[in-house]
Amino acid sequence: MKISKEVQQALNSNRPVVALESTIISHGMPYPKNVETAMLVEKTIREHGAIPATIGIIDGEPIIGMSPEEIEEFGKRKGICKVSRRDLPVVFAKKTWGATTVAATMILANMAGIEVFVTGGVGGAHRGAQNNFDISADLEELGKTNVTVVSAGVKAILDLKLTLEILETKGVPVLSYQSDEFADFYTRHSGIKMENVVNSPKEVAEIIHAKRVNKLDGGILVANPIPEEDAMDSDVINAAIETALKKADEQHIEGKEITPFLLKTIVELTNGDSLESNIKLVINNAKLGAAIARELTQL
Ligand code: PSU
Ligand code: MN
Repeated sequence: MKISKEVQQALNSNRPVVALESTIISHGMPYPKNVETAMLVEKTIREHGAIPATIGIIDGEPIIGMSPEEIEEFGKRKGICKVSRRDLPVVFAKKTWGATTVAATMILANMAGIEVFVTGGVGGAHRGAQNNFDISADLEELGKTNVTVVSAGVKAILDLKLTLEILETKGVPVLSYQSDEFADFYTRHSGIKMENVVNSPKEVAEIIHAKRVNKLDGGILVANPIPEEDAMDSDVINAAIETALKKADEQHIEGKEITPFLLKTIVELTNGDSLESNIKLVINNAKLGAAIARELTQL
């Protein structure tokens, strides 16, 4: 893998580094907002005292710490494959480009020695997963790979309760940040009460540290609710989600296409409002992730 000089130097001298994924760039947002957001997230992480490492695969080689030119390319190039764990060996062998999901980014971050990773929302169990088994590989990865993922909870397009049950089975600590209610991405209120509430980046770092010293393998999910002023109106977003799910069903969208399809359709149905919320929540996560990474270097 190719680790940028800046990221390698930071890791060597125990300075805070935060990993970032590239599926959100290539498949999660339209161009050019995707590139603007990726750059703004990197800037926010720097302003909060950590080094960003955007991760993706170029010509079969994992890149840990993309250049601005590479981020631009991931934002506009057509046909970049959405790469999860199962796709990694194929992309490596075929020497193609790959935009890494949460699962694949966790794997590469872990290989590079990066413990904190910021994204918008992790994948989870889709509605109807009891029957169709559409459960994101992100959950499996959280069960085994030693990376902490900061996310605005789990997207309301999914089945949140089922997702939390699976995370429990896989032994993943889910830490709800400054809220006793699970964040559902576009709003702060899913109605699901959380047991493990954390109130500071230091508290999160101490839990990561306790997990590490006790050799309890696996990831941690930090659910960071979207700030109230950036949240969507519940009725508006729920109606958009219902319509988007119906469209997906009618058009027989399945498998790895479903998440990008739903995100795109919801942006259209809300006249871009959901995209603005999505951008705001990623920035909010970047601030928290940088602070957690900073605290972790103190332990
Ligand atoms: N959440 C977002 N935008 C995204 C994703 C999640 O707000 O682009 C991406 C992440 O890369 C996540 C993936 O890992 O969707 C999950 O896809 P699937 O459900 O197919 O595993
Ligand atoms: Mn899936």
